[in-house]
Amino acid sequence: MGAEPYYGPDFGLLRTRDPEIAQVLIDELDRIRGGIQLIASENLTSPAVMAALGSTLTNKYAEGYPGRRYYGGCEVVDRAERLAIDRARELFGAEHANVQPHSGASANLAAYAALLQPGDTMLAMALSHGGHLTHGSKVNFSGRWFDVVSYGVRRDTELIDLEEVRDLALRHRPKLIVCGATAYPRLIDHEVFRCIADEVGAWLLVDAAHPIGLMAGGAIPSAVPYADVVTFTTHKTLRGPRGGAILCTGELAGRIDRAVFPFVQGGPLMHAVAAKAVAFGEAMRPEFADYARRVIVNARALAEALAAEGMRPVSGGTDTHLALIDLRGLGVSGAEAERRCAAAGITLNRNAVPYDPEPPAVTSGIRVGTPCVTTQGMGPQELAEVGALVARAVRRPEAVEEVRERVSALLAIHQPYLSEY
Ligand code: DSN
Repeated sequence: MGAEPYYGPDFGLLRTRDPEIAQVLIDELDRIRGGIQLIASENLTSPAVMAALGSTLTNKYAEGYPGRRYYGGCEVVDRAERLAIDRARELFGAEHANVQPHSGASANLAAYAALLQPGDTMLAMALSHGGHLTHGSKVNFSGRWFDVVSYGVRRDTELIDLEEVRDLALRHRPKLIVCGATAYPRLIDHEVFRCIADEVGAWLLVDAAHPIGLMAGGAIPSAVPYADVVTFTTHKTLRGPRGGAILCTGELAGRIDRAVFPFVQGGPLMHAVAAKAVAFGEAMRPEFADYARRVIVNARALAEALAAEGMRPVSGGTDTHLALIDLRGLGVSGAEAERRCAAAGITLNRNAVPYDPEPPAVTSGIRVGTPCVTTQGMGPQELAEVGALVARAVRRPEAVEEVRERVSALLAIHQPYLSEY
């Protein structure tokens, strides 16, 4: 008998060869199926993406770029990378795409390497106001290697203070301005950032890791027409494999490519590159536009339900896939709220709120997001119920069993990984 044309994961074999790791895989699926996942940066990727991830493409060394590799035998994986690049360019209307970054942090490191020298000044949003570690945090390479000036949100509106951004830009003349956030629920005005960057002669980098799927689906305005460089991750709202990618202007294509390889990374993960191509293909379908729209409708329903229960959404609500909830009025820390929700079968993360008096390990807030629950088919009615359950879990820890039962009832209808997404 000839060999089958495809060789892929055999869970039975893993179970025989390595029962301990097989059990980890089973337990993780069980965990996902047994709770409501509200972590704003996570999603449930499709079986098609997972098939590409679990393929023999993991074996191939392919340092370089399609047609220009430092290893033989790359003609097949070249096709995967070309498809990923072409689809990313088409999906986002970008002049150039690099699909090799292993993560969002690597994508940012490469983008900085392409645009800056150590010691150069960059202007970015403070982590404590919703930015990201790689936007200049002192504990990250970005804070150590660059002269970082940070902007934040206003105390009254909790919206990005664009006047402060302009003032700081004029005063410090950064070589790079970064916008994009991990815990900012509102739309960012990329056009204003572009004007400020032009006024001071800075590059504009948009870190769109969080909202990229919403941009891909046309549910919010794209950053691509305004930015010199857009970095993103493929596993959040985009619903693809864990990884990063970079879009840029044709002018910067060579600098970005050389920064990713050979400056920051070695061999690309070709199974992940193929899986990114699958995800970009999925995001081009009309049903993805509907998904992106529903993610936002659901986030609004969740934020409104939480607000109705006295759990204050920072900035009053959301325009995106996430809401940041200020718990200061409730006398419960973010860490304690995270624990209470976990006990009730709801997974979310503690998060600093702007001007948070608590340290990052404690915080005064929680962040909730709807990419996962939307993927598993929940709608605004269910999200209103989820909001009520989060509020009950946080405020009434003694009601944990009752909340758990209601969580199970919701999951019985919307079970993840039972059907194709
Ligand atoms: N860890 C991601 C998040 O949760 O937002 C950012 O890298």
